[in-house]
Amino acid sequence: MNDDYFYLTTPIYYVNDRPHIGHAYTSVACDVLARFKRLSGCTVKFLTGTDEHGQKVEKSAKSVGMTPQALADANSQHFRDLTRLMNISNDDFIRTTEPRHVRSAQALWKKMEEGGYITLGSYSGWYSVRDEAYYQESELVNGKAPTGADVEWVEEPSYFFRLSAFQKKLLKFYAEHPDFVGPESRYNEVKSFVGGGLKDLSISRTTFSWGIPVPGNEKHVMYVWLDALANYLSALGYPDKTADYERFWPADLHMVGKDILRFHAVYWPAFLMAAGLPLPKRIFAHGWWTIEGEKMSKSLGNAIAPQALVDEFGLDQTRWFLMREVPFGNDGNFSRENMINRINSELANNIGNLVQRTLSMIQKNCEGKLPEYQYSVAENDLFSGIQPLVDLGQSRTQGYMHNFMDNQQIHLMLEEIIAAASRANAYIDAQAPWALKKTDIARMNTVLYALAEAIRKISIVLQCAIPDSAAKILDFLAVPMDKRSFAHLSPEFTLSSGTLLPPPQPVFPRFMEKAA
Ligand code: ME8
Repeated sequence: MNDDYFYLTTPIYYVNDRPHIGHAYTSVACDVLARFKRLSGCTVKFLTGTDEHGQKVEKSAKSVGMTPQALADANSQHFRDLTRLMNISNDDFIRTTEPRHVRSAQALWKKMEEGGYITLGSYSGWYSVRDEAYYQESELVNGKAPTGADVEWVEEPSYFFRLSAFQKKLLKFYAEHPDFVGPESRYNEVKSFVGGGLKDLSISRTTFSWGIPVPGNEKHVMYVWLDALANYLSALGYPDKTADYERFWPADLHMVGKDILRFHAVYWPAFLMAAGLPLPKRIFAHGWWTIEGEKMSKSLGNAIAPQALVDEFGLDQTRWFLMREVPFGNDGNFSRENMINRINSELANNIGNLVQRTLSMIQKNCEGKLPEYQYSVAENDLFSGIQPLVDLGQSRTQGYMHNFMDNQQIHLMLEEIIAAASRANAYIDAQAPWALKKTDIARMNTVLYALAEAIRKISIVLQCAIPDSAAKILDFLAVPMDKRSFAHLSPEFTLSSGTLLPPPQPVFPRFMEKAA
């Protein structure tokens, strides 16, 4: 295993619609993981992009009187804008209409064909355009897909992928790789689906043309899911053996929503096995957001635009809420009230208050300079209380916090940060530096220094979740830009007494509802 490189991906989003908080959620979660890995010292490739072919996009384009390409261009740009809006640190943005992708998807098809796994036949059965998925008669519920989407009867010549040939191989692979899919309950669903038997899969369509032509038979376009999944390889330059391919394949993590786990945990590994390519190391399926208890949908018109949240609450506040509100992997519900509570209790009252109290006391009582210090038991207790954060400086891959992130338990990692800030707040209350000011200046100095150092540690880790705000705090502590990674959590990089600090400003104002 090479710990130096880390490749992670979001799903590529359909361009039939505009981004909403569901898309923002996946991208922010990946961004937190990517930043965490970079801060750990890994070389990261973080890929996102747009899925632009298929009947769904063709149909949407028709309904608004645009060509599929024009619709794809416009909406792909909205997803690119989303990465900037949410401060997503992706290294690449792939579009499936790009020549680099078309070439790669066709090369993958040819490899699967050379393996003897593709045959020409004809398909007749149910298809859901909304889900871009085939369904068995037995799966339908009241004439609809199990997802509630409409289905239509399709009969056409089609190439088939011999998925049935992979049932045993997949089950063996799952048994040998207990961490391939997370969370575990979802992995069990995948295993029981495959255990129930696999039918060959139709992988081309002839009744519309918005897709990648099948190599050697241009009457067919590739099934959009085969086309889309190939993006993870095309961004590395596949089939060329590029430096990126050598470093980053197989992917360390494909992050997906639970709606598309089957495509990633069953079809994708089977396609790769057929092409003789290594399989990704892990797939994680996160949960589903509802809005004030309701499903987000076009017809209800209740989808929340990420821009609206950022405008009203702030970027880092939005990122924080999305990552903190639900244990990662579970379903979540967006409620305005919960958002305000979380911003105020965790960012404003806890972290913000800690920073503001400490820095303004240093400004007022220490001529704006980091004071001298002499630690006693109370300081040793404070730092041993935030040990999980400090330990991140010890190893690039091993330890408590790394384990959380390698299992995508983002919420547990963030909980440690909050716990550290709470401990520091308890310490400030117990030590009462405002009282020491009158009785014991040396102790006051030590307490303020220890708090500044605790805040430095907290902010270094916080950078993965709320990078702008964490950077602001590190600026207030005059921490140089090149001293902000996890390696700098080690004792030799502690703050230097005597350093002049800039005047602080509040980082997390309390959110107040405007009076009606
Ligand atoms: O499925 N809650 O694209 P898509 C949480 N193009 N996450 C949500 C969500 C919600 N309510 N709604 C959407 C596709 N998402 C394919 C993927 S990958 C090779 C091809 C997120 O635009 C979640 O990550 O429908 C989900 O899996 C993804 O958006 C679906 O995006």
